[in-house]
Amino acid sequence: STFYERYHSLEDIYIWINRTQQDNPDTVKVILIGSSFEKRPLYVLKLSVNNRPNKKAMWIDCGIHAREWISPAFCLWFVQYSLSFYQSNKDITNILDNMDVYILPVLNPDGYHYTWTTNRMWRKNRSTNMSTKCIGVDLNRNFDANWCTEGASDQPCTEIYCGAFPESEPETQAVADFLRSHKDIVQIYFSIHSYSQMLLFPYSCTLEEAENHSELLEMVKEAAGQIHRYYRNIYKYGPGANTIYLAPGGSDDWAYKLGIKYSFTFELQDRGRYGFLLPPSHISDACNEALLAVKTIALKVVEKT
Ligand code: 0X9
Ligand code: ZN
Repeated sequence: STFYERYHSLEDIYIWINRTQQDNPDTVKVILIGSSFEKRPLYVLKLSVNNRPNKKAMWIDCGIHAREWISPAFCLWFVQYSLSFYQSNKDITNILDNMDVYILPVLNPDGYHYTWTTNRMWRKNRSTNMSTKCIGVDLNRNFDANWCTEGASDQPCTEIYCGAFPESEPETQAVADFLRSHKDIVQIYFSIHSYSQMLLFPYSCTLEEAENHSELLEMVKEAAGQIHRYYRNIYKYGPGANTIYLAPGGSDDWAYKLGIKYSFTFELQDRGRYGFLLPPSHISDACNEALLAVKTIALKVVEKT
C-alpha cells in the first residue's frame, strides 16, 4: 500500500506537512494558526497555484474528533491528489485556478496523539480544568452557535462537553480567529468526520432552515448522486439537525453564521461495520468518495461566481 493508504501518527503527519511544503515550494505554504492545549502546533497548508489577486478560497479541516482516523487521512489524500493532478484532471484544475485551498489536517492534535498512545476511542481534546478531574472538551460543541443548548452537555465528564464558554479551547479559538480574519475570501467550509456516510449542512444547532437551504440541499444531493453513480455507495444528505441529530456549537453552523454560505460536515465511511476502526484497506475508497463530493460542491460554487 502507498503512504496515503495507511494511517499515520501525529509525528509522521508533521513530517509529511514539512516535506510537502519543501517538495512544492511554489504551490504550498504552511501557516501556523495557533497551538493546542498541550502546545502542539496547528498547521494549515495553503494550496495556491497562481498569484491571481482577489482569489476566493475553500477551507477543509480534519481530525476535530480524535478517534475518527479516516478524517486526517482524507486531508492528506486531498492534498496529494490536488498536487498530483493539477493540470491533468480538469476538475481539480478548474477548482485550483479559481480558488485557494486551506487545509488543516489535524484540528485536535492532542486528542489524535492520545488515540495513538493510550486510548483509541478518545473523542475530545485533552484540556484540563481546575473544577473537575475529567479531561477534554468536545471541540465540535465549543463553537459559538447556540452554544451548549440541547444536544451538548455542560458536564465535563461527558463525550459532548461544550466547555466552560464558547471558544474556551485554544484549538477552537485558532480556527475561529483564522476564519474570522479570512471570512471575505472563504466561500466554502468543509469539516471532515466519521462515521455514518452523510453529507450535512446547517443547521445542526436548531431545527430552523438555513437561508439558502434549497441551494445547499441541491449541492449535497448532487454530490451523493455522484458517489452512488461512481462508487455504488449510499450517502444520506440534509441539514444536520434532521439528518443526524440536534447538536449545537459545531464548526459548520458557526462558519455559516459568520457568512460562509456553503458550509458542510461530511461523515465518511463506514455505516457501522467497523465504525471508527475503519481498516486501512478502506482508506482509498472512503477518500475517493469524499473527494468526489468535495469536487462536485466546489465546482458548483465556482460555476456560480
Ligand atoms: O456530533 C458531531 O459532532 C458529528 N458527528 S460525529 O459522530 N462525527 O461526532 C456531527 C456534526 C454535525 N454538525 C454539527 N453538529 N454542527
Ligand atoms: Zn466527529
